[in-house]
Amino acid sequence: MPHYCFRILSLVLVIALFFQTPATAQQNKKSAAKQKNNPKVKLVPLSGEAAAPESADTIWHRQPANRWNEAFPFGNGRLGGMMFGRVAQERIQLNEDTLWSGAPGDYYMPNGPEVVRQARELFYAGKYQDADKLIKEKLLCPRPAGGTHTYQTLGDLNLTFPKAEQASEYRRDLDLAQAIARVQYQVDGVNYTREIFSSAIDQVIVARIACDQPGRLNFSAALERQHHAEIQGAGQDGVVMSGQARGLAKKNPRVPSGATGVRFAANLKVIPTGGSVSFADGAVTVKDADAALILVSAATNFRGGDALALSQKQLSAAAGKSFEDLRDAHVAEHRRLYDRVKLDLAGDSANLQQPTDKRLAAVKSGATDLSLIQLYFNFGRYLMISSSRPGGVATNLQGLWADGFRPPWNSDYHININIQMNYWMAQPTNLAECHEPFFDYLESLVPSGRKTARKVFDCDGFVGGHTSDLWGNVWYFGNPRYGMFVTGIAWSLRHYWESWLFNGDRDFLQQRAYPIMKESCEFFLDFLVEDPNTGKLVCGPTTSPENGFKAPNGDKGSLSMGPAMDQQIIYELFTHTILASEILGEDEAFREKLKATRARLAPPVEIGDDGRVLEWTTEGLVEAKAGHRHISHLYALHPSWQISPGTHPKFTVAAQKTIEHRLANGGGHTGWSRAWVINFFARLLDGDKCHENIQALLAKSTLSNLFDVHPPFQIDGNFGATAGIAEMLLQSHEQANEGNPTVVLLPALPSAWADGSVKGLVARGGFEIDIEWKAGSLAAATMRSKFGNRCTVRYGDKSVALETEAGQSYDLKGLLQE
Ligand code: FUC
Repeated sequence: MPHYCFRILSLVLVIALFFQTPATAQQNKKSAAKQKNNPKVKLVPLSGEAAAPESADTIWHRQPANRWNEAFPFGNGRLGGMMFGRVAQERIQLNEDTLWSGAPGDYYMPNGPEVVRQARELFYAGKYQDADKLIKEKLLCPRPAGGTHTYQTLGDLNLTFPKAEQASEYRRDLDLAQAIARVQYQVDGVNYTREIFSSAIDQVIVARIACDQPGRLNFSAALERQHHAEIQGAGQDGVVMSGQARGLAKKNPRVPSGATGVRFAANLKVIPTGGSVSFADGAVTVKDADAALILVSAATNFRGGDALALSQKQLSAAAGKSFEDLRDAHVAEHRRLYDRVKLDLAGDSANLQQPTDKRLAAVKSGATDLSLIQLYFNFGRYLMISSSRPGGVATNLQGLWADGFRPPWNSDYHININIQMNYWMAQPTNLAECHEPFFDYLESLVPSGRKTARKVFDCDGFVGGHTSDLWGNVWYFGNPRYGMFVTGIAWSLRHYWESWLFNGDRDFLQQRAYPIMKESCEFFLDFLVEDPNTGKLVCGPTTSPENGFKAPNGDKGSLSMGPAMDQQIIYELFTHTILASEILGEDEAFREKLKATRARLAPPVEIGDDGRVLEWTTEGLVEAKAGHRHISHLYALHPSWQISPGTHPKFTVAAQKTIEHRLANGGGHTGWSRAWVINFFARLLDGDKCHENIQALLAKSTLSNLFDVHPPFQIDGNFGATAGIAEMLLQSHEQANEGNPTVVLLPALPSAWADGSVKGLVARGGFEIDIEWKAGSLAAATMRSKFGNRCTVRYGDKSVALETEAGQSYDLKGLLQE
């Protein structure tokens, strides 16, 4: 076994000890097994030190990627790749966002509503263990065979260059501002360069390989896919690959039909400058050229149409353009979004001379590198622009980038924190367009969610469990601790309301937000039941994701009635829906019903004897894992607005104790958990704690390409921490529902971030804000009002109320001094 397999296996074992669940253990075994299929390639020895790139906004290394986790991601929201940057055997692993196995399908256990009724009786008799067992055996379907519905690789673009004894001056870069990945090196006195990007304008991957001496470029290019693909030549300069996705899992007789998935196709074309091009043995070979342009297109039939015809059409359109035209259009489109925000943390510029992996290693040994934090933030926005664009599907657990045929958790859509966290940053960091695929995704869940509401719970409206797939299936399956979750979709729907607060788009509120929020409310109006002990309305059976507890009688359980998170989510959903109905002047009777029901909800936040927020509001349930990665009962603090220092001082203290307790017991051990902690501390206005947790995120949960660790990688931590950094510099949730947001400047500025500036963050109400600070104090602040809304601006203990005009700019520093 190659040594890197041992490294991966031991990493898996160490992490598994921290957060072992049957699901994670199974997934880890899978990912380790999958890595075996990627034999290590012998790398060309390197010598000499390449200079640092000119742009500070670059992730760069002086050696190629050995493993997938070290490669550089690029993408156009739909079509993406991971570039390894190897000298002789370049591997570019490819993804298309709809390349999934599986199909739409219904999958329910019979008698769900009766099982729910019986389980409720068991809870009120204190029989938690029996209730868990009942739900597991009679309500949750057996786990669908992993891989039956899974996101998969499109395959690899392999470029083979002549063997070399040695290469020198090697460097590979990921230029975040231009969205281009590059490689440069020298062999036998010739300088070689590679550039690659995926264009949202032309819908193809574009690469250019060049050298600085005429006729010295020799290589072959091939498309490969280990399973379920046919590959043929297309003339002398092209390759076409086509097939149909299939799950690789063992057959599970209880899983419905649909093991096959989308049909897919990809085209490769190589256009050399000088030299010759020919096709043989599955590869296009370029001989003695000066340079070459490589185009890769790909499509599936998921969006309708024939995959091969679609892919070929994209390829032909791009093949008529020059590399410069393709690149310029791509860079301009990327910069249109990327340049809206600029963060400057005034880090030590000497650090920029060091490759990113070395800088990360220094942070692991205790250094502070503010420009690395800046780079991490920029990378978060880069990843969002590259993986989530209008017309594409929502970002999955790995965004757009996943290797192999059974990636961890099928690289699916987890709805119990992960996908929501992916999109926390979209509005505040000025990427509203990138938020759109999330709404398309949520709407795709409605048909299956309606059937689920009726069949499993005999309720109106729609509902879904903890995870779903490309096909919009929202089956209830697996183990109660993660599988029996009922408020994941309701949680996601806060993004509709937030989008309205940021964008003020009434049509969006009326046509998209309100109907789907209303339909989710309809489910809970039916589903909530009266707690016989208190007379209050509670939600259940449900889990407080994915923690368990010990009951006073010694029972170990995970399900209960009315855990804090569910009560908080439902309280919030009802509030947003009531407000939307008022603004739209619609559905008065329904609104009154919601108000009356909300008034009867069991309290969303309760404080226990030890001063912490209770995770389960039923008395006497003690958390099984005091350091659990999910910190669900603090939903009220973040992402919600229900706990805020200004308005709820008592709850704020309890929230603080809750986080500290979790951290003291090992919480924050996954990247996404740490990212959530950063957001919590930002909401608690504790900048130093935010910084401490960013340092921990970099030191413990960040790979050398700056991907967030979750064996092997999960993108939520990248996106969540990016949101957290924005939240440290600007907040606007207080009073936003009332139409008069409090815009707080530098609410959680760490003392380590003495000087800096940020441009283009967005506040609720539609305000674009630039802030500059010096020696830890506000130095300048400007606000552009997009819609002419009112707000209150606050910095420290000073505040000023503003009535704004659309299109006008305001000097906030000046106004705060008046
Ligand atoms: C949730 C988390 C796990 C993981 C998985 C994809 O279940 O508890 O840590 O992120 O989603």
